[in-house]
Amino acid sequence: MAGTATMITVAPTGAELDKSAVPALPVTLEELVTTAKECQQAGAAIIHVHIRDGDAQPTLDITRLTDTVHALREATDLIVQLSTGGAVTDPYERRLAVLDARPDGCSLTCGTVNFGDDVFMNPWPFMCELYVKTQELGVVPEFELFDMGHVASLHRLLDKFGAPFGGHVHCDLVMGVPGGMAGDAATLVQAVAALPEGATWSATGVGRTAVPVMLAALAAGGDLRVGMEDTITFSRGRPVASNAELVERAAKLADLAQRPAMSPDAARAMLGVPDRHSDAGR
Ligand code: KMH
Ligand code: ZN
Repeated sequence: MAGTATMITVAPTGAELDKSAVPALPVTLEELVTTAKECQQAGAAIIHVHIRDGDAQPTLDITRLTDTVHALREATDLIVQLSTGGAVTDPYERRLAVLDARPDGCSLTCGTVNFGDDVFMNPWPFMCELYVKTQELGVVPEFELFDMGHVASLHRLLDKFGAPFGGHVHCDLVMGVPGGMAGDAATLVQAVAALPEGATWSATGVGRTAVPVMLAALAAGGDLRVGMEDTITFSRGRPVASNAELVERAAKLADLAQRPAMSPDAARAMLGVPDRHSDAGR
């Protein structure tokens, strides 16, 4: 059943885009913190974080990740969710080590998927190791589902290892990736029907599927993820100017759907994320 509010996640950067081609992309810590503040103001409750190095290239450097977690906690109330997907070239050990930065949450992709011309690798043993580490370190996972087979693997993971830290299962349907499930209403309904009982879910449509997936998710009672990681075109021929305008549009549509944007505190309560905002030096 649909809740009374819509949890909005912003994914501002990703690992695939070049700063030189997309100047509005936040790549420095300063740009990321500014973006996070604007997006919280616009209605976001969670930030899904990929970081870049001094050359604006994707990195999983643990010092930078830890500094990023602290800076975002200091400057905002957002739930800080680090990506464990990284870039398609990142080795498993470094992706596992992301949790040592002690974020509130992390992404956990439930299977391998073709990803454009690349392959995003998430074999079963890696998924298991990552999931057990989230339970040990007290990091709330969000299950990223790019394909229907990923839903089956999520069931398998929960059957084998039990409930996630926080006690609540929350999934994100990542739709419209070339190689994954289609970004349309029929596919969304089918995927949602297969989710574990009691799970909540958000959806994001990549590229031109962003708006149809957002409307379908609202109609079906889901939450939303938006951001430049997933789309850099606001409307036909008009590049995205900032992550905040994507969050603003999502919040406006959530209002129209009569499920306004959820606060970060309410999202924490729903997901079982401990309040660590005052504990920035953890
Ligand atoms: N960059 C993609 C290969 C995640 O953050 O967990 C994987 C990704 C998923 O973005
Ligand atoms: Zn990501």
